Amino acid sequence: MLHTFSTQKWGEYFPDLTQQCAINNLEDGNILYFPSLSFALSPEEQQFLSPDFADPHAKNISYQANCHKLWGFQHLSDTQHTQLKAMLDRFCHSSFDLIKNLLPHYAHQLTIARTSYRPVQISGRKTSYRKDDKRLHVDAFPSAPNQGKRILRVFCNINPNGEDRIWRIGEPFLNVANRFIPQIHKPIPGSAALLRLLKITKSYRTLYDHYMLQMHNLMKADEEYQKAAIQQEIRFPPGSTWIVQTDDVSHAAMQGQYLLEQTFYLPVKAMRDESKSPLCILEKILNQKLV
Ligand SMILES: O=C(O)CCC(=O)C(=O)O
Ligand SMILES: [Fe+2]
Repeated sequence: MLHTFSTQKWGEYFPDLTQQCAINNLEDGNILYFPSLSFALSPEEQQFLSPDFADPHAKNISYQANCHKLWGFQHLSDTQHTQLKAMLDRFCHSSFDLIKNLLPHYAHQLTIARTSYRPVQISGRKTSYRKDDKRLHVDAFPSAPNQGKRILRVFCNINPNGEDRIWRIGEPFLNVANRFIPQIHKPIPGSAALLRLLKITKSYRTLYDHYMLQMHNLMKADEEYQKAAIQQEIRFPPGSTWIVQTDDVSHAAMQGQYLLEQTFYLPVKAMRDESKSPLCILEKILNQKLV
């Protein structure tokens, strides 16, 4: 489940064998775990270790590196806005350096998506069941269809008070898919075009996105499944980093505060073994093309 690395620097070099081991483990649905890879904050940045800067209506503070845009915040002066942006930009580049060095096979084909900062304690947080990441799920974004691309994420616990990020990891993707796919109806004809026209989705919601999103929702809605599914608790201490493809690793985030996260999208064709992608697995189960 966890494949551990002794890495201590974001720009560290990895020998060939380590790179191969990393890509195989990742594509097999394991988590690449770096217990000694921390992300240091400058004295000025430490002021952001407070939940007060997060807009209560947004789940996270978000940043998009290619357009330098920050959103989901509140109560930031102009200087603080610049400082927080710089902190998230640095995390984005550090994460990308790590991926480039560890998974060079992917590097040229990745899209850098959102960076997020999560300063709010997750345990006890009330949301609708669909937004509740304390329930086991695979990731699928309602407004951002990824059209089959893999969701590759780098997480780093920056909690200053010794508090672990506590996750649950569920069963393999194939088991999840075999259980939930038979319960999912085909989309209503024309619905994807309408969602796009009304700008509810940022791109076309393909059949793949439809099945992934329904699976995400059904998993979260199924109280019995949440309790009975095979699962394991994992604790990520402060100063640790982990890489996971959250579209195929069933996960739930139970407890913790102060996390940095970087999302990348990866085309399925960039994988070493495409047959391990959720896209290929779903296409095989449903016996049809989904993108
Ligand atoms: O905040 C976390 O620890 C993870 C939440 C989650 O489910 C996700 O980011 O996909
Ligand atoms: Fe998630």
